[in-house]
Amino acid sequence: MARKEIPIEELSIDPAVIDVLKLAKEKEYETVWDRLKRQSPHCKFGVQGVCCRNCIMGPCRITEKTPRGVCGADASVIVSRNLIRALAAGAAAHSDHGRAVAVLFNEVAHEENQDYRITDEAKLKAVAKRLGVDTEKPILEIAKEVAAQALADFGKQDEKALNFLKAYAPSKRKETWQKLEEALFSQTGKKMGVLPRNIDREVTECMHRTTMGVDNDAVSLLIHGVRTALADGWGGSLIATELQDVLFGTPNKKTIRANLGVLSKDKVNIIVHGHEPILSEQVVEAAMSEEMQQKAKQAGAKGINVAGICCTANEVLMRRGVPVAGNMIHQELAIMTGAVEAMVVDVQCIFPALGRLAKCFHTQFISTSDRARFPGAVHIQFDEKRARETARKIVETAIEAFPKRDKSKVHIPGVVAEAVVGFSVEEILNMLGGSPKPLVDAILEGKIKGVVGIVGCNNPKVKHDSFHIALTKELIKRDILVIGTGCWAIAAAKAGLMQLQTQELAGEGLKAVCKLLEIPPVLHMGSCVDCSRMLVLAGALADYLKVDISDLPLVGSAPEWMTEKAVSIGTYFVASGVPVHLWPAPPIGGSPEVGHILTETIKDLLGGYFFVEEDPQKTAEIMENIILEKRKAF
Ligand code: SF4
Ligand code: MSK
Repeated sequence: MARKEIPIEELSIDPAVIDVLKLAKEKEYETVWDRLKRQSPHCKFGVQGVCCRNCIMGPCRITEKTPRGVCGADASVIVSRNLIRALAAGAAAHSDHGRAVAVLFNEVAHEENQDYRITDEAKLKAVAKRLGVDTEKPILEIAKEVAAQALADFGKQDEKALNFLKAYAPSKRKETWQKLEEALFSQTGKKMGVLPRNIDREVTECMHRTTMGVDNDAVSLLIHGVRTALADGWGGSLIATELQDVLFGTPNKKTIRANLGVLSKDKVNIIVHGHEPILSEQVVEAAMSEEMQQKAKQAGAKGINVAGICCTANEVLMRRGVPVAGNMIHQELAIMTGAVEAMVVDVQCIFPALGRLAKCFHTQFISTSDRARFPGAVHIQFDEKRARETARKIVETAIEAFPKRDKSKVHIPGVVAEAVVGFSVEEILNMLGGSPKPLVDAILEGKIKGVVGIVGCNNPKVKHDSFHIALTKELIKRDILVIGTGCWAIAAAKAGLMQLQTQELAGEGLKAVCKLLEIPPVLHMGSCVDCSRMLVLAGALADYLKVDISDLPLVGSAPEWMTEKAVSIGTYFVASGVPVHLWPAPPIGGSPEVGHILTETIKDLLGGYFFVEEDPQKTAEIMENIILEKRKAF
């Protein structure tokens, strides 16, 4: 049955979105919701994960009447293969981002790039110390050794675990992974590695194992999925976060503005969208320069306004306080305001639909990465070695578009909220006086019952931001601290949940702690790769208490997820010992065996597990029960 017409008010809880959607309807601009409607109903084989097209004897679809593909693969093998292929794609996305940062950092260490520098020497020394690098040396010598270890994690060929995982994962968790490898071998007689050896290798091996006629054992496939996800969380994503902090500064507490109302009616608006701060840092820098501000004035504007969308937004708001125009679903709506001179994109979560839409306006849709091309985009190749020059060219292109703005088309919703952001692990520890003890004490005393980390996306199948916000409010009411990243964090910022006044929505215990620390009960920890910050925080608490992460009252959630990256994130949290909630349901319904492994069997192996729930209220109840159960053994 086709998806029925849903009233505009039912598509989002964000008034700015509703406002622009009404305009879209009137002007017949196409949106993500229109395309979802046309794509519905979705293919049930795809939804259940039982369609395989891994070789050309197929595609094969599993039903009761056809329980095996042409090669003989059954539903469990096909579902597992599809799942870990998605996971590998997600891990690859985060890790390719991490590689770009590691390569740039190596160039800076070797003085081969004059456009970037080491901004945060204290963070560099902290990273070096973890990696066992002598920190008494000159800064660039330390940087060279850190860079060598980071790059080795992408290319070393030995069987040892990743350098960054060994340096950052808490002791008990490393023992858990080691013991699991031994137990799997003794119970099955099959060697199944859990500890990742090399980020690229684990992704490649996922692809190899899932080709026709290689790994045809659901457990073995899923365990390799765990290994690949760990290579992302404690490898690629962590390297991205840590080295970005060294290059651009470790985030600290600051107040920012969020939602489409941050766009200016009389300035040149540049939106940076995607994921990598390497480019956006330079665009912000160039836009702030006196020369570019003057050029904008000569073009008739009052100046230049840079705002972000998606995780590029999270990167520049955490470090520089740049305002955020919205989360993933805002990308088309921002252009529809008619006030965006340039939509500058790098990689990931960028709709290919933007090219066609931008042509209805004066907006320059500028792609910048040789890995990410889009129909209808102007391509300005970003070259790290000529970063300032490229950033200036991008800003100039935006300025040149300003006089072409059609004022009659400008429609900026006056919706904006303030948010307190910038909660890196360093900033959290700093506020706690340098040690996790006050947080641990608050948890032990029950003022804070536990912590939930919420991540991820928007998905038009879910009323935009509704699950994010309802779940967050429900949790803080129950004295559960909420931390998170990605488009959830932008949703929370837009909804005003990151203001200090939100303390009043929290339970008495959490409220008292937040008042003492002058923080909201909902903490923005950054972008998608910054999910690694949550792992590091969990690791710090576990090591402080000399327990495993799975002993802590922590739960994760991806309540409006859509990307393959979320499959990897969810899996590395589960593999690190954290129960993880998902909505929408992942495409595994075609195999009860795989469902059972991921929701039950895995509990005994890793401590973490997945659960699926559609209702935010019930999700909060389940999470509280998990937390209360964990607290009993605490
Ligand atoms: Fe069909 Fe097997 Fe080929 Fe998949 S790998 S398409 S199940 S024959
Ligand atoms: S941007 S991965 S929609 S969080 Fe990281 Fe948002 Fe999800 Fe993209």
